[in-house]
Amino acid sequence: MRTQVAIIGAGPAGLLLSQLLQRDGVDCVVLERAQQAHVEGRIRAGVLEQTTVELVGRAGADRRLRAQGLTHEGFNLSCDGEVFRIDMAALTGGARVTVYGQTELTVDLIAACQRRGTPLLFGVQGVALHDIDSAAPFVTFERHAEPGRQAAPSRIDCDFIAGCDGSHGVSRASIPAARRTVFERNYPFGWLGILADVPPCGPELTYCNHERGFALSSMRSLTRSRYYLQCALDEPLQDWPDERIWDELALRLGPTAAALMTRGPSIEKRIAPLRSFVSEPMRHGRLFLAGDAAHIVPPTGAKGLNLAAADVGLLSEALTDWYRRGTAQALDAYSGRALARVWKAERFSWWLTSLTHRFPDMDPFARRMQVAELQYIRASRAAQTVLAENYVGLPLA
Ligand code: RFL
Ligand code: PHB
Repeated sequence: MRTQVAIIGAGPAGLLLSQLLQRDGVDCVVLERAQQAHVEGRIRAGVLEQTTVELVGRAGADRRLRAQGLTHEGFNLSCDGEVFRIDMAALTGGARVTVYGQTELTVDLIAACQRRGTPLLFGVQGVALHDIDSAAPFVTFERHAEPGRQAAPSRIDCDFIAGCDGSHGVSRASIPAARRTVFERNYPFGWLGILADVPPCGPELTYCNHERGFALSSMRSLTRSRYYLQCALDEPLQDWPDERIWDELALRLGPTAAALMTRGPSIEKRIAPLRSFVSEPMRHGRLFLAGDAAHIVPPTGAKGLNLAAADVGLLSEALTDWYRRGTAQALDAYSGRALARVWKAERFSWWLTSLTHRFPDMDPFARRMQVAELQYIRASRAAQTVLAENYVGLPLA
């Protein structure tokens, strides 16, 4: 098989890239290790920047997003139960975010692939990248035509490979260690997330700094809530029956939110670690990394999926330039341009995590610093503007 761009990974980065390329007449094939049901069932992000929404529109996959996404003009910060609002729209000249689940976005992008006839192969095993620093790279893999049948070895020859296979993928690992630099911070806690078919406890998200640890109230729709609690990384999930989670949320979110909180059975419950990670550069020869394959942020700033979208927005333009105009200038600039934005989002996500979480080594002084900073933000329009302009998404450099 031959294609112009082989895309590894059918997460938001790979799927969106495929549709942006197809719209511009560039051929691609998407290879995904997991089965379709697994990819469509993953519950992760929920907040989309305006730029992300526009890219999904350009990819022709925004019909449901426009109809069902919830537009939010603000969010709340809470410190020990005292809540104040950040009016994003007023502070940024009208910018908003859209609350729409990554799960739904993935379903929409897969449907767009199918409508356009984009080759999208699920359940491929043993993906390996070859000759990535030559002008004729290729990808090998194995595929079960039907479950239970013997795997058939396959090969795709291509001009470029887009590594969109997330933090545990094969793409980044295919770059020689001596040619890349890793920057990393692991946080000494995780997020316990639950999803429940109950109305959210308020119309907007609330990020809470509480003596007992961070909490976040979010949503997927007006009838589906998403909540997170800071917890220890090694806590067994069995120690968190639903009732304990609701009780803890009520404590951390404070009495006003607790009074409006509807409890119900969780339909998903999971503990996720928090990590900051960047691997530089985002290119090696004909391999271009995008999304979580190149960088991870802690979820506090809601930036992971948005960074993935921004990367593939840049990459699709650069690849289209190559095919339409025969120029490599944008491809050569890709890694530098993407990283400039990535590092700003890394900084913001790290800062908001540091401001809102309880760290194991935190002494009373450090805690007072957090409280003082939150009180400063509450009283200062300038500080709120800094927060708001980062939250809605910085413009491309
Ligand atoms: P993904 O989504 O991990 O997709 C990578 C895909 O590659 C496949 N794959 C392979 N395929 C073939 N061969 C291999 N060897 C392969 N290895 C892996 C995988 O099966 C998978 O399908 O990466 P991508 O596309 O870069 O997208 C990144 C986002 O998923 C991620 O950044 C966000 O979910 C992060 N995130 C959030 N981002 C936001 O912008 N806003 C949010 O509100 C937000 N909330 C969150 C989050 C992430 C969370 N967790 C669980 C980490 C909340 C949470 C709790
Ligand atoms: C979510 O709804 O899953 C969500 C929202 C905001 C975040 C992280 C996750 O910062």
